[in-house]
Amino acid sequence: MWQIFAATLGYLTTHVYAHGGALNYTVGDTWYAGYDPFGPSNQDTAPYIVQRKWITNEPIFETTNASLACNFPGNPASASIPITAGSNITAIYYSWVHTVGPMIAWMTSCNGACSTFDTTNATNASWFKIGEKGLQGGNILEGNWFQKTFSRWDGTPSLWTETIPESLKPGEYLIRHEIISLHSANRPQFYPECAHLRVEGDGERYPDEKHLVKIPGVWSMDQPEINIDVYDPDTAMKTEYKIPGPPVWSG
Ligand SMILES: *[C@@H]1O[C@H](CO)[C@@H](O)[C@H](O)[C@H]1NC(C)=O
Ligand SMILES: *[C@@H]1O[C@H](CO)[C@@H](O)[C@H](O)[C@H]1NC(C)=O
Ligand SMILES: *[C@@H]1O[C@H](CO)[C@@H](O)[C@H](O)[C@H]1NC(C)=O
Ligand SMILES: *[C@@H]1O[C@H](CO)[C@@H](O)[C@H](O)[C@H]1NC(C)=O
Ligand SMILES: *[C@@H]1O[C@H](CO)[C@@H](O)[C@H](O)[C@H]1NC(C)=O
Ligand SMILES: [Cu+2]
Repeated sequence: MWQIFAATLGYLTTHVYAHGGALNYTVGDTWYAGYDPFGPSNQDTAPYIVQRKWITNEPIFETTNASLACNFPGNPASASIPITAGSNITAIYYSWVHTVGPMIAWMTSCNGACSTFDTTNATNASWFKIGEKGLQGGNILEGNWFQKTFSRWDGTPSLWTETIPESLKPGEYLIRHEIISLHSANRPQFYPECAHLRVEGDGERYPDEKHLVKIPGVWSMDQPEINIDVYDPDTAMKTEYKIPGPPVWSG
């Protein structure tokens, strides 16, 4: 136990500055460019970028931070990813190093063009889950979280695939990929990035109230799954972790 604990701490101190996020997206064989937080400012008007602007790969720590919606500063992109409801979208991460905590994909309607859906609109929006990935075996401290197993420790891209619900009605939507990292005791880290989608198809549905939440709003330090000490011996050895928030809407 102590050996494991020491090894984990050593790992954390080495990688403490290495954060990350969703960098690009693929649908089938087509690749779409995200916003590079360390890239040039001419990306702001680049007609091909599908991801909302983010300029720091630091996590967000506050469950009430308005940037929790679409990261900081979260300005709209010019382009959207065309995608047929029922298809898969893959978010591509690079050198993801954290291992503990859930990953959740969300959507919300832009009620029109996402390119004019501003940061205020995003924090006022009601979001629904389209997929989530948590602890897939083992215990909370060391088990096979998807966050751990999707990491490619050799430096090749890490892939996270979710399906757009087949019955979702067409229109422009934000898709928000959120990684929650829980390796700091009682100090959750949130890593959200948003992209624009143009959903096509003959779906006619939209989720009801029981699936919809505000972001910020959905997370709070009163939630034991969010305000968690994964090194606490009782918590560390648990083999179940219930991903908080509303149920996933599968259409
Ligand atoms: C919200 O998060 C952003 C990005 O990490 C940070 O720059 C900002 O200071 C935070 N705002 C508040 C009110 O804590
Ligand atoms: C979509 O992804 C799921 C896993 O998330 C996979 O089972 C399914 O085969 C994928 N579909 C396509 C068309 O690639
Ligand atoms: C993401 O796209 C950029 C170009 O915008 C490319 O340089 C980079 O290698 C890509 N990264 C990944 C992880 O796909
Ligand atoms: C906030 O969202 C509600 C519900 O969708 C909508 O009626 C209202 O117009 C929105 N307000 C702003 C300022 O976007
Ligand atoms: C976006 O927010 C503005 C106010 O900031 C509001 O007037 C507008 O109706 C909102 N748009 C949508 C699509 O919610
Ligand atoms: Cu980090």
